[in-house]
Amino acid sequence: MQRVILHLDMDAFYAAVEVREDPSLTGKPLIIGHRGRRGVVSTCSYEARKFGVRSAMPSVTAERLCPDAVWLSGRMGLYSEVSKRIRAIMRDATPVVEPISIDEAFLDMTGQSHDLREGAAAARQLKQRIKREEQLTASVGVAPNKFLAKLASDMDKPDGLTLLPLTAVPVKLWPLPVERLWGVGPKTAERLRGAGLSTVKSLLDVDERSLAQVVSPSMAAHLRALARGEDDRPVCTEREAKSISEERTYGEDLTDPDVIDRALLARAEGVARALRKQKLIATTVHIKVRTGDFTTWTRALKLPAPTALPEPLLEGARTLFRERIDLGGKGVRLLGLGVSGLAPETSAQATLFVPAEEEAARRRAQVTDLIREKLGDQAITRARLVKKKDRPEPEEASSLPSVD
Ligand code: TTP
Ligand code: MG
Repeated sequence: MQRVILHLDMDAFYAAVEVREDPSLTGKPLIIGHRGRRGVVSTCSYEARKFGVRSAMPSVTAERLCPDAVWLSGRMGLYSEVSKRIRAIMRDATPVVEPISIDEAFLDMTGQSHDLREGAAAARQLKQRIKREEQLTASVGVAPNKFLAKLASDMDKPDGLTLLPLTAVPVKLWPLPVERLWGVGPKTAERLRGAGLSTVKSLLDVDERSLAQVVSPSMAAHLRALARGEDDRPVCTEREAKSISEERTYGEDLTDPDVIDRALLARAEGVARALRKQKLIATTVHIKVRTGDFTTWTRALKLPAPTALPEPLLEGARTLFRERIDLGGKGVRLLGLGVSGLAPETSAQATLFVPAEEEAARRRAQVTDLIREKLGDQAITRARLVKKKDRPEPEEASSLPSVD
């Protein structure tokens, strides 16, 4: 089935927002950035681009190219508010929106639009709504995949709407320089040029084996697929979590090793539960320790195998705490445990041999999760975590679970 993918990119975003806020700037060369020797240009209006001013250019160069430009230093808070509202407009068109930056996103319209023509109609409506509600223009590319959609959105800026079907690939894509292919940076481009390969078309004129001698075999296959206009990357709605962690600050510094160990166990339980909830496994465990005098350590180690279970996390955390941290006799004010190197749990189940013992632990953990979900967090807890008079739970001043 052919997909219908949109790539939307706002035109001269920061500058356009400033012009909207102050219409007297309309039609003037406007540069957003800090002037002076160390400043760089964030962006500029299309009027300033006529003078050669570009994003990331040193401000002194921009001043020389366009001495009459109006300069503004930029208001991030305002731009991100506008960005949020534009995202909401996109999400009204389809729930499958992948934001790429503050002013750019991919949308998968396959569920709403039967073909690229219908996709273009949806794109026109999106542009109109953004114009009406935000008085801003966007450029949109409509294509069967992300690579072509992104290429298309750039073809008729500003205020563009460009359809790029596979049939247009020979005319629109093949004459372009190799740098326009996703994954070709300056180094790869230089190597390709050195081998006489400078246009996209040239990559299809040589056979894949010769290309593989210039770049790696996998890169060769990747580049030739893109050159044919093929790209099957999905539009991902949510950026996957890179790490999950939990930390607690204690009202009174912890000194009792047993209390500290129980705190680690509680954090390992919490983080493992968060992993299972998101159907993820982790390959690395971290701890964060702050002593009463505000010295802070963070230490990490790679786990023997990816996991979503508390036991291996606790083992790793204990090792780190024992071997990699020297409290120097001070008490623990803050204790955190986190994981990173996250992957979907299915990737491990499919590829790794799971020992029976671990499988049983995983089942147990799943049952616990289920009961907690139904009856609340206190329904099941490990014997060691049950509050007892002679083993008081340390008082927690603040807790900070975090996913980022
Ligand atoms: P872009 O979409 O790259 O640029 P733009 O929207 O200003 O212009 P275009 O019409 O070509 O899309 O980036 C979006 C915003 O991100 C831009 O308005 C300012 C900011 N930005 C920087 O601050 N520094 C940079 O180097 C770039 C490229 C962008
Ligand atoms: Mg833009």
